[in-house]
Amino acid sequence: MTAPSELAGLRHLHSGKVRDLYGTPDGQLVMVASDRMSAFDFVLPTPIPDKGAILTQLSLWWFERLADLVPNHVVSTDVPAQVAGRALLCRRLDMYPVECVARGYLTGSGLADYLADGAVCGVALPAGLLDGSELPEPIFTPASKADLGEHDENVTYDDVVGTVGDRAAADLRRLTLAVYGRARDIARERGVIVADTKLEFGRGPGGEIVLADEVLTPDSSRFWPADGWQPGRAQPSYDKQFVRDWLTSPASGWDRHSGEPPPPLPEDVVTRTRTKYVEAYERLTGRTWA
Ligand code: Q0Q
Repeated sequence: MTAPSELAGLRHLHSGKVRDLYGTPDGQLVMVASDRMSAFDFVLPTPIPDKGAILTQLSLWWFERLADLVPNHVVSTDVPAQVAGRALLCRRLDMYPVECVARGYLTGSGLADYLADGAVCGVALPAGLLDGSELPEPIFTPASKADLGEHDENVTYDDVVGTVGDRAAADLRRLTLAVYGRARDIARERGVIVADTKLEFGRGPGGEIVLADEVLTPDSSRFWPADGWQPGRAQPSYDKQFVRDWLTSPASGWDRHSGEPPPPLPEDVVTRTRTKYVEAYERLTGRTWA
């Protein structure tokens, strides 16, 4: 796997937990997805073979299906051979400093906020909702962009207005909910619940809002198998469950609350996790992963 610091004449700009961003000499960007996987806020020491390529191709598939709703930043797949298949050439945008999250189901930080206040990001919800409950309708629950290693902080719509202005805030909310609604419907037909998703948008040179980053991957969204959905408990994650179960089992010898990094994953957990990524790609796209 190419080290984040070097890539075929490109300038390394940023490394996230599982992705790396490079600048091209003509001012565009190459967004590279690694085979790294994160769990419990740690980057695991064991890569998942083909994860970067599978999630990149899934993202591309979603961009194509969303193009009538919103333009996107993808220029092409013309990237250095070292990262072919798991990287995208993108146009550089003026990014909005907002994590645009849509939730159709209640869990994670949304559930925590709801249990504390009966609301998420200032959006009041009905009483009696449980972990995994479907919301009466999808809601826009923005978050501030946290530094690497920190958790994003849920903010209100008015906070977004204060950050980007009335018109852009309204457009970001509208587009986030439109993208989520389209994805939720497409995925549900294929037996997959998209419980929530995090989108990023930027502004193009003409001021137009452009969908950026990755879209609707298991790294940016919570995917649940529809046939296992049961409100009132933590839902099985489509892609991370095998890893979470092993890491929290006595077999790993790891204590997730110790602050110690997780141990390497056993081969069978890696293999089964890779299979889940392939399965998610094939179920959603209807294509066979070569
Ligand atoms: C941009 N990121 C995220 C990131 C590490 C992605 C800056 N089209 C763009 C994009 C995009 N996408 C960005 N900036 C300007 N124009 C995206 C956080 C970080 C790897 C991949 N950071």
